[in-house]
Amino acid sequence: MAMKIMRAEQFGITREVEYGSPEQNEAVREIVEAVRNEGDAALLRYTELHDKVSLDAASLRVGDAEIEAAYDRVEPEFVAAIREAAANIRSFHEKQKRTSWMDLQPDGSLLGQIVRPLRRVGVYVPGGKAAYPSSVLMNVIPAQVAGVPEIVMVTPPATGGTEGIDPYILVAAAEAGVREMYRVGGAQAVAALAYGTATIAPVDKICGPGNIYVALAKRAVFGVVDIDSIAGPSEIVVLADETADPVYVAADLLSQAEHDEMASAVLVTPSETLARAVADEVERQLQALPREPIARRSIDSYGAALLVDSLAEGIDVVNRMAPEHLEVLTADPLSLLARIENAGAIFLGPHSSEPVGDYFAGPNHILPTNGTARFSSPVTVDDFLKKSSLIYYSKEALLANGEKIMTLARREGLEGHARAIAVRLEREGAGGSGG
Ligand code: HSO
Ligand code: ZN
Repeated sequence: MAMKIMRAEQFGITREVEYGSPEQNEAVREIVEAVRNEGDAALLRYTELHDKVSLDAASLRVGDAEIEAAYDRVEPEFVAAIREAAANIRSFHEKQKRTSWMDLQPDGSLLGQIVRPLRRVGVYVPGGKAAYPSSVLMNVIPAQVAGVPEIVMVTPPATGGTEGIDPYILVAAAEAGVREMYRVGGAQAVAALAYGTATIAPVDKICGPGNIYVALAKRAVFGVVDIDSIAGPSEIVVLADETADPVYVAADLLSQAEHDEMASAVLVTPSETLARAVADEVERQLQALPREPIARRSIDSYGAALLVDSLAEGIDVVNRMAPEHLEVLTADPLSLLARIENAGAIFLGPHSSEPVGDYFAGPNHILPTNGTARFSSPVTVDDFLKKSSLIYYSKEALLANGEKIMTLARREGLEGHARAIAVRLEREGAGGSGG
C-alpha cells in the first residue's frame, strides 16, 4: 500500500486522546494510593512486580559513581554533540525569561507582578526505546533557565534493557545539570513525586512523557502537583509547492512516521506532480529504513498527500489541522508566515528539516499535539515559573477609591468586605483623626 493521494476535503482528521481502559485506571488508582499510604515500601514492591528488579530504599538513588561511569560507556562524539545541543537549547530559552515588575502609580501606590521559579520539579524519563536523551534536555533546561533550584529525574531501573539505566540518559541528565536521579518508573514513580516518600521528596510539578500508566498517574495527581500536557503521537505536515524536492519532503515525513505507528505525516500541496513524486519517494525510502515496520504502519494509517487548489487553501488546511510540526517548503516560505496561525513549531525552507528542531537548533521539541496548537504552546520557561500579584496601596489611593470598592462589595452582599474599607475611611478619611 502506497501513501494515499486525495483532495484535502476528503481527508478526515480523526485523532483520539487516550483515557485508558477502566482496568488501567483502576490499577493506577491502586498504585497511587498505595504509594501515598506506604511510601518507599510500596515503591519497591511495584518496582519488583512491574520492572522485575528488587531494590532496597538505599539503592533507589543513582550514585555519583554510576553517573561518572556512564561517561565511559558512551561515545565522545555523543557527549560533544549533546553539550552543543544543550548550549543552543539553553540560549534559546534564556530569551524567554521574564522578570518581575512593579509600577508606581501617580497616587503613590505600587502594583506589580512577582515572578518566581517553582521550587522542585520532577522529570519522568520513560524506559525502553522511547528513552530519548534529547527529551531529557528539553524538559530539564527550561526548568533550569527558569531558576528551579531542585530538578529530580526518575526513570525505570531497566531504562537501558537489562543493563540498568541507559548511560545516554544519565549523561544527558548530567550534562543538563541534574544531580538527583532515582531508578523508579511507572505510576509508582509519579505517585512518589507527587506525595513524597522517605527517600524521594515531593515536587511541585511533574513533566516528561511516559506510557499509558504514567499518563494516567499524572492525571490522577494533577491538582496535588502541576503536570505538563499529556503528549499524543508525533505529527508533521509539510506544505510544499512544485519547487520542493520530493526526496527532502519524503525524508522529513518519514522522520516523524518512524516515531510511532500512530504518528501522522501529511503533505499538503497544490502540485499533483509533487504529490506523486513524494508518494513514490516515500515508498523507496521506506524500503531502506531500519524502523520501516513502524513508519509504514504510520504512513498507511495516518499518512497522506492532500491536494489543494492553491497555497492559500493549503494554509487553511494547515490551520485547521493545527499540526505539531509544520514545514513550509515553497518558493518563498517567509511570505506565508503571517497567515500561519496554528502550528506547534514552524520550519521554513529546505534546510530546516524537522530533526534540526528535534535535536539541535534550540527551540523546545515538546510541542502541542492532537490539534491543541489551536490554543497551546511549546514547553517554555514559563511552564516552570509562577507569579504572585503585588498590591501596595497608598493612603491617597484608598481614600480616593474606597467608596467605589464598598459599592461593589455591597452589591455582592458582602458587608464584611465593605466594612474592612469603611473602618479605614472612618479613621483616616477627611475629618478622621488619622492625618
Ligand atoms: N519529534 C519528537 C521529539 C523527538 N524526536 C525526540 C527525536 N527525539 C516529538 O516532537
Ligand atoms: Zn522526532
